[in-house]
Amino acid sequence: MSATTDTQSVGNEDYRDAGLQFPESFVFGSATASYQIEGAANEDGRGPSIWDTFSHTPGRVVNGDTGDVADDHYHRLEQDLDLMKSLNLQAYRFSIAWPRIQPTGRGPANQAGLDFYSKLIDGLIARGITPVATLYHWDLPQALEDEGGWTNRETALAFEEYARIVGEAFGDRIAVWTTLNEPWCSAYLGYASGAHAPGRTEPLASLKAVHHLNLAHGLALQALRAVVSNDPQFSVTLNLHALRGEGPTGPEAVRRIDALANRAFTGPMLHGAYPADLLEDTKTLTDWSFVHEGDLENIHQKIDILGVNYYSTTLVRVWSGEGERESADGHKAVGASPWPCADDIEFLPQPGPYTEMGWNIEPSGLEELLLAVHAEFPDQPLMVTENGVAFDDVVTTDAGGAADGAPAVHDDDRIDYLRRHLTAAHRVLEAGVDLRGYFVWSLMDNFEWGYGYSKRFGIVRVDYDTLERLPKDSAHWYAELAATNRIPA
Ligand code: IFM
Repeated sequence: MSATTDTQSVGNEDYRDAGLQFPESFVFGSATASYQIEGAANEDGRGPSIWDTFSHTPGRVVNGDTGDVADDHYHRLEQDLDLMKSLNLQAYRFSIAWPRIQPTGRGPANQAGLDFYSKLIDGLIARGITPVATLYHWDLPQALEDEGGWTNRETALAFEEYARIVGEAFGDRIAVWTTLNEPWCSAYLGYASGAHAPGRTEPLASLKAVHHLNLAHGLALQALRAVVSNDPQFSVTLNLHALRGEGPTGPEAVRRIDALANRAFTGPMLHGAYPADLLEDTKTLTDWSFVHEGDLENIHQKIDILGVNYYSTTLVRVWSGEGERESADGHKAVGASPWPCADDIEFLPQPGPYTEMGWNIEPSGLEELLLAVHAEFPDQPLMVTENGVAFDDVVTTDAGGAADGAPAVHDDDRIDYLRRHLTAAHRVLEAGVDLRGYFVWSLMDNFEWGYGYSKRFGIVRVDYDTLERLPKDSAHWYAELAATNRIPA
């Protein structure tokens, strides 16, 4: 597929509409992930994950931060559920920590782990909030990584067993199941650039990981479908890249990166085949013989919703070979490239404004991306499963707070970001795309992977000394949106 359009075709107006009404059936929620918020890393039988190992390795995470405590969500579950209710969230997208369910990635379920998620799911339902569960948001049991992790086909088979266990446990209550979150990150940041756990820098390993993640997705879908007893929807979430090309070599560079970033996943999942040009582009590294007979049939399963995560655009061209090669692809700079067989592709800096992550703010990119996905898969319902922004929030105690002198975060910049991206989402709906919902990333500030706690994406602030939660102005704004399905003033 191509997630690419001519930038001129959509334009780049300011996207700052208020009062736009979304259909009643459109779902507004927020998203988090287990390792980023739960803490309680060594409690109730949870086994170590690759992120425990990685974050405890000196030099891997900014400030040496770890997810040991994170937002302490594990112990503050009821309070956080009440917080979600107070923000009128219609749905909550969370992830299940595989090592809480199977501490070594295999074998019988850990009852305490099941109990925690059961309480979470029941608490959501009791508050009228729809549970949207992701099976894998990057916290692979360390024991499986010790056997090769996602480079090992056995990990996909273990994932199928894990899916069956959680499907049997929660398959009467989950409304939307998502197999994987952003397998691009798991494969390429985990095994090629080393910016994410397990921190390996082996280009070939990253392509094996791509395939085994795809296989895990397909096997897990089949396992879930076989055991659930309600009538849920099944999905996967991809961080599809909204690619733009620069100059005469732009189209070729876009094609190359589109193959690695996007079509390496949508190809097998939605078309039942790896793209021919991807195989050709990577042939110096592999003949893809790790794709076994029957794998593509297993991967190519119907999904009810394709989740799309969007934050910014990516600008590329083929490097002329002269001067310094630009590599501003928005990912934490560590020694290696996340892009196998693409050393000749340049990732160019883009015009601002920028977020605290250094990512460019470009709502038209969301519109372009969703339109492009729809053009390629016109019958596929879509959902924005993540969109949001890190800014350097400031806590004030001015008269603008809930009460005079009460602490507040006046994050107008975040409200502006959300408004602009919601305007883009609304335009996509008006263009006839079957877009089902929008999940803001994130409910609360949390462990931002290699950046530790230095980047704040939450609509709720977390004070990391006291672990107190403080809804930012954007949370109040979002609560009004979720109550009315209308973009507030
Ligand atoms: O925090 C992450 C999340 O875990 C996956 N998607 C992108 C977010 C912001 O970087």
